Amino acid sequence: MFEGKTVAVVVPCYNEATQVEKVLATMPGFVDLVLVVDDRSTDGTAEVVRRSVAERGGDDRVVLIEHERNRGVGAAICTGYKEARSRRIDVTAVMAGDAQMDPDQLDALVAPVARSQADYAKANRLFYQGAWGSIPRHRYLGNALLSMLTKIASGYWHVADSQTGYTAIGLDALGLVDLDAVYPRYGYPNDLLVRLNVFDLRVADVHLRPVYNVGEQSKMRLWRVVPRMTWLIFTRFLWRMKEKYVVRDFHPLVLFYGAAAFTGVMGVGFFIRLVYVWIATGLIPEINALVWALCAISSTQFGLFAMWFDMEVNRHLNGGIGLRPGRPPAPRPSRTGGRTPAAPDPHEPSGSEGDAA
Ligand SMILES: Nc1nc2c(ncn2[C@@H]2O[C@H](COP(=O)(O)OP(=O)(O)O)[C@@H](O)[C@H]2O)c(=O)[nH]1
Ligand SMILES: [Mg+2]
Repeated sequence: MFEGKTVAVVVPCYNEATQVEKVLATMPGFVDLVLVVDDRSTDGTAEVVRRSVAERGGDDRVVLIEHERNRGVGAAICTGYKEARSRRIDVTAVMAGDAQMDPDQLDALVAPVARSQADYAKANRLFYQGAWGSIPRHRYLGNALLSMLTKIASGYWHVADSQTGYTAIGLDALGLVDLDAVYPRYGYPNDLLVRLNVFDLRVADVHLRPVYNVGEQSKMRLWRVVPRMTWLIFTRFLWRMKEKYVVRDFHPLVLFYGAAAFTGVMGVGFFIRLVYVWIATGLIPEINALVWALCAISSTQFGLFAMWFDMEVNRHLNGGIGLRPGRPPAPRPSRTGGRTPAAPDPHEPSGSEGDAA
């Protein structure tokens, strides 16, 4: 229990026979239930889990769920979520089976949800001091790109590191999201954020230390995953616009996004024509150039205004940035630009990573 709230941890595993034992052995004492979901591993992960539990005298916190076929990490997490929901667990966290999630930092994620400051808390490794040096460069850049796109798609503009799997969610949120519809593979955190936003749920972005080189081997093939996720994020963005600003409520920002897309496509058309005429005749068609410039400027303006509106609509869903246990939500800068000094945090090295952004 954490401050009187029950806590479960879902551990999705696919071929983690060498790693999963470490995850189970270092599980914090306040965790009431560990839901290991084996996704049809071929390296005996499930046997390792059973043996590890037996060796520790039958840890009755651990429940092993086995998928009959490989369904993907997102689907495995949703299997765990459903089990936690049916047992009415207050806070359900996710820790990967490859030991990349530091158990000593779990309380930082559970706290905002247990204290009802947020409905969902997720780690943000990108802003942690020294992250640029400790996260493999290509992973950092790929993550930063997807995080930027996910801000636009999800409406959680204060959230970065959209690709982290280290999260905690509250029971109410689990009751709202359609767990059967969540994207089943690596894009699930992006999809989940979009779904949470449609229900106006608050998200905390907790700055945590990244963990690499603990014997894990990523199964992610970036060149395959990034294009697929970019497409997923785009389609989820369209779904959120429809669901949040047309079906459930109306906001003119959808018209702004629509106008940005329309003038953007027109601009591309006029630009292609301009280049074609220029090459064919050696002359730049002046009216064509003018219309192209008008389309480009309009598209940019419409797009930026739409984002600004979206930011304002979702501002109240910020469940905290850089929260640590024992520390109240970071103060917001006042309208005059002044800041209330935050209490010093014994968990954090001195630096700016714990500040409100
Ligand atoms: N259940 C399940 N888990 C998976 C699958 N693929 C990866 N995982 C788990 O998801 C977690 C993160 O995967 P990983 O490949 O390490 O991703 P990375 O840490 O972002 O590079 C690990 O615990 C994996 O065991 C899958 O197909 N099914
Ligand atoms: Mg990993």
